[in-house]
Amino acid sequence: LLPVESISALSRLHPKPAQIHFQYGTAGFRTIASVLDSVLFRVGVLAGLRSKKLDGKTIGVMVTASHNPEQDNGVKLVDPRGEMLDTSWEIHATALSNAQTTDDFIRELEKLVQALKIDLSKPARVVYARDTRPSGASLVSSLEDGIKAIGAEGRNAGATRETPQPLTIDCANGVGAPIAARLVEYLGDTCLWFWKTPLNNACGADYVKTTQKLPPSLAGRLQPGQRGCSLDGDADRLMYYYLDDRSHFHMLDGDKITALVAAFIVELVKTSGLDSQIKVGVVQTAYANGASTKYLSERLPVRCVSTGVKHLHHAAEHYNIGVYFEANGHGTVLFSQPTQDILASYEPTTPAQSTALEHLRNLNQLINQTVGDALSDMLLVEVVLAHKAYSGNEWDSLYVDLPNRLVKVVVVDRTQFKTEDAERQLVSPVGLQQKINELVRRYDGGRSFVRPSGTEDVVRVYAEASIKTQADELAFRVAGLVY
Ligand code: 16G
Ligand code: ZN
Repeated sequence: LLPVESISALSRLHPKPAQIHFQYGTAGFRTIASVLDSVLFRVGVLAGLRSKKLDGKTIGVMVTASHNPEQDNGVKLVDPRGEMLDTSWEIHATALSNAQTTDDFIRELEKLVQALKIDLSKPARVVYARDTRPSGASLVSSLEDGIKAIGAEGRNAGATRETPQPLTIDCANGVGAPIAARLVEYLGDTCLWFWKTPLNNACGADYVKTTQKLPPSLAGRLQPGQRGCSLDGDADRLMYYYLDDRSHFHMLDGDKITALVAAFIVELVKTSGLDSQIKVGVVQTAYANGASTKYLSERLPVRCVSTGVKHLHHAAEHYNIGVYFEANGHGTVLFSQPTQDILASYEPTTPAQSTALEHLRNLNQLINQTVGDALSDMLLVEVVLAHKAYSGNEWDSLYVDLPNRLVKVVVVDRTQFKTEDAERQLVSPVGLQQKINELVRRYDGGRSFVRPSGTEDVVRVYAEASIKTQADELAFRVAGLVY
């Protein structure tokens, strides 16, 4: 019943080196990587047998030599609940790994199957991963041969880091374009660029945010699964987006950038052991999607201020590290001077702390803390995506936007409209806010506010609700009150 033919055929591709004795110890097999090929193959077979023995429960295989030097590698088996391989099986692992020829190996396997009464008709599942050692990839492929030879189902849980898809940059043919072109020279075809579009015409961050569409000039250029970004003409706003597998467009706005970046920085501060000394906070405006505010509030302090970069920037200065992006893509991250001093002088005590500290120091260098540099923001996003190995879709899934609607209303005199509480409450015209509140109460997940535009002769109405039709309806009914 043992698939002798497939095991023999594949085993011959992974001969055991002569005169080497392997030993499965506390750390599994661990030695110089160049002699481990046959061991990995055989561990694949053994993992399959162990899974069959446990009625098809999943066995883990980790290819790593932990803190050993780079030229070493190793492999250990993990039992179904995440515990170390049952010690009684360590002897079997050692015996199999030391069988000199393929025939010896088959004989050992048959002995094992018989002695342990393994029912070979059972299914077998193996999940595996590796660390970043250069030898890892080829050892994993030996392991995969072993998994295949015994007929187990294998799942790669991180053995290779997929190279990120290239990023397409749309600079709206503005001032960012020549700079992006120079960036591409450094980064090669990991990012593409173009600036063929007429300035600010059907392209750029504002087009993307207001139409929630892919700039037409990118259609056909951006492939399913790929992400792109648009800067505005003066390169101080950034919008991301991606096409899903069915080529549907998804926008990743300033709120999504805030969530991505703030969660990453919080994690680094914690890992570095600096969380009691460095407090990270977020600043948003009332336009921030309610789902982003909820996601962020569960992780760090969030403040809401009036629209406009000057308000956000000043509020962000009150944190040790302040993260802010308006939904429309303006923003940056600020590291206070005392925080920069702490980062410079802090002495980490573990390798993990040291790595996290190094990342924080590098972020402090990468981020242009003078607001208005969308290319620096773009590099920041790319760095976080690469570290987290996130695709556009995974980033987008951090939280799901609440449906929302923005409408503008032309009024006789917009100076009549005065707000407080970071523009979330109207104090004039008197009585209007109460009417808005009464309407909002009737909508599930409803939220709405009204403020005079600072840039156009209109009043803006924003509404959110848990379903899209309701968000639209609420916005238009509030607009009806304003008009
Ligand atoms: C300006 C602001 C922007 C804000 C927008 C609101 C800067 C650099 N720009 O463009 O932050 O979102 O006004 O416009 O501060 P609105 O008042 O017409 O809604
Ligand atoms: Zn701008």
